[in-house]
Amino acid sequence: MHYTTAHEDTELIQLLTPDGELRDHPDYPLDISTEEIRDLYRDLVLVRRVDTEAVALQRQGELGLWASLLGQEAAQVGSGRALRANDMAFPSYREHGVAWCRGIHPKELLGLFRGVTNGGWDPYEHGCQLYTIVIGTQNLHATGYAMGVQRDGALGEDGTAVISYFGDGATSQGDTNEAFNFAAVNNAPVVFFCQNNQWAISEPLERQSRVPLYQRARGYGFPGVRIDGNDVLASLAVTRQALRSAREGQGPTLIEAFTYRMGAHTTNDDPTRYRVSAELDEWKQRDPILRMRAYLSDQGIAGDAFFTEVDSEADDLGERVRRECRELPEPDPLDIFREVYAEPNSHIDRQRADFAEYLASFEDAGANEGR
Ligand SMILES: Cc1ncc(C[n+]2csc(CCOP(=O)(O)OP(=O)(O)O)c2C)c(N)n1
Ligand SMILES: [Mg+2]
Repeated sequence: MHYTTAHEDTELIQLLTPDGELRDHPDYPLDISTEEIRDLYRDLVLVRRVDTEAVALQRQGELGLWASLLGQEAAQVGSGRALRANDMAFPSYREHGVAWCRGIHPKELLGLFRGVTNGGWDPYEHGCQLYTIVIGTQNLHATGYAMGVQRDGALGEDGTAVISYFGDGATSQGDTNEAFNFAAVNNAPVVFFCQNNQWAISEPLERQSRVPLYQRARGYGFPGVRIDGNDVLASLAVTRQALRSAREGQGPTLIEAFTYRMGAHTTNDDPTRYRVSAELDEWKQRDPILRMRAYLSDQGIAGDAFFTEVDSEADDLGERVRRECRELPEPDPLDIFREVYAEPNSHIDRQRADFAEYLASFEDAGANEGR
């Protein structure tokens, strides 16, 4: 008996090889301009820079925590750019690339990880809900939202599709499996986008499933596909098609983006405790940015001037991210009580008053010490 066969790359959809060669796929024609290809490269580089800066800011004590997306840029940017303005995304906590594509400014993400905001952004303004830490729960939210879209009669060619982002570990959660079934029996317009980054903190993929994750969909009665998650073009083309199918009333699709979490689970984690460095070295060969760069240069779509321009844009962005993080305003400690219920609530009012009194006790103590 052996466990590895279930996760071999038997049906991996790949349009761009790790060496940067473009391969046609009969089911997923790539309908994209050279300008859009350059923009995807730019997105990948800028998103990685935001991530690198955020890790550094955490190390400098400016953030409480950060969950790095290193290695997962292509899965996120490809699928994020497949979304239209009136689609709705339900992210987990590592979806900085998706947030980027939805026009959410990096400082909104930093505010969350700095602990100065309880939420972040207006989900309706961006077509992107707030980050979810509770593993798998957003799959239920997304399914419910998608059923709402059906009931609003908002399907059709120009209608709304919903996408939910989650990890390999989340596939073991009850919420995810309930969402799959609910979405299937209701034919809900939702795309389940699983970033299989091979790890759920220190638990390897083999601890989550005896079958490849994308094959799970079949048991619920909807299609599942596995893409090369480090291939931004495959992510774009396959997600576009799945969203179209959802919009046009053909129900859910599961996309398993086969990728790798190149960094730690979060800045609190040390992956050298549970995985070997050879694994990381192997995945470095499949880096999502390097293959796009190779493709762009080999095809003469972009040259040194373009790469230098993107790098300097990334430097400017890095500088802005560092500055804006430090400038984020401190919240009033009592704000948290204002954001529990939409309507006034006597219990919350009492707790707020108690907490205000508690805070004031420090001021009194400070006064007594002559500060
Ligand atoms: C319901 C629930 N159980 C446990 C946790 C603790 N937890 C945080 S991240 C994580 C692993 C998730 O792994 P995966 O779904 O693969 O996502 P990844 O972090 O790899 O992106 C766990 C178990 C949680 N946040 N929520
Ligand atoms: Mg994972």
